[in-house]
Amino acid sequence: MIDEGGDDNHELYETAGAALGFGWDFANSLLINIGGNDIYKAKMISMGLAQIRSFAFLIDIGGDDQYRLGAGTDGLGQASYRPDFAKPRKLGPYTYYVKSLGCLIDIGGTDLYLSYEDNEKYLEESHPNAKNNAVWFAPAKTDSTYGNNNFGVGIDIDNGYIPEIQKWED
Ligand SMILES: [Ca+2]
Ligand SMILES: [Ca+2]
Ligand SMILES: [Ca+2]
Repeated sequence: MIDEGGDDNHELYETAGAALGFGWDFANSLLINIGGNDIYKAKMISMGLAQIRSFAFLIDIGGDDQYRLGAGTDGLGQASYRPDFAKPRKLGPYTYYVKSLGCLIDIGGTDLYLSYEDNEKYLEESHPNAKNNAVWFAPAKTDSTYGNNNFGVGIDIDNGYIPEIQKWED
């Protein structure tokens, strides 16, 4: 999905997960949003999240954006770990031999990354990994599950460019 302008509201409803740059089972997934002050919201597993070996990207260039993800769920520049990435399953070894990357890149703007709970009342707080002007890895480099050809990374940076996107411009 490529969106080239405007203030966009990417809010998921109902089960509200598995989207906005979400990969699963050897898929490549891209959400690229250029310009505008954008809002992203999901209850679970979304936004630059790779699961079960896949490549997932959420790339937002420009604007002051808000990212809201349900508390205690993976996402926002993450690659969910599974033990079969470290040790091949005897009857299904494929996931051991391949790679996965979950990536969130936000270039420019002052951005808000929040975790929320929406039970009896709505509560939100700063997301534990994702932050404005920060780089994070999920799993973290210090985590025992880090590596295994499975990487999640978030980059929120003031300026820069992505050569692969520039190639598409006139
Ligand atoms: Ca936009
Ligand atoms: Ca934006
Ligand atoms: Ca930023």
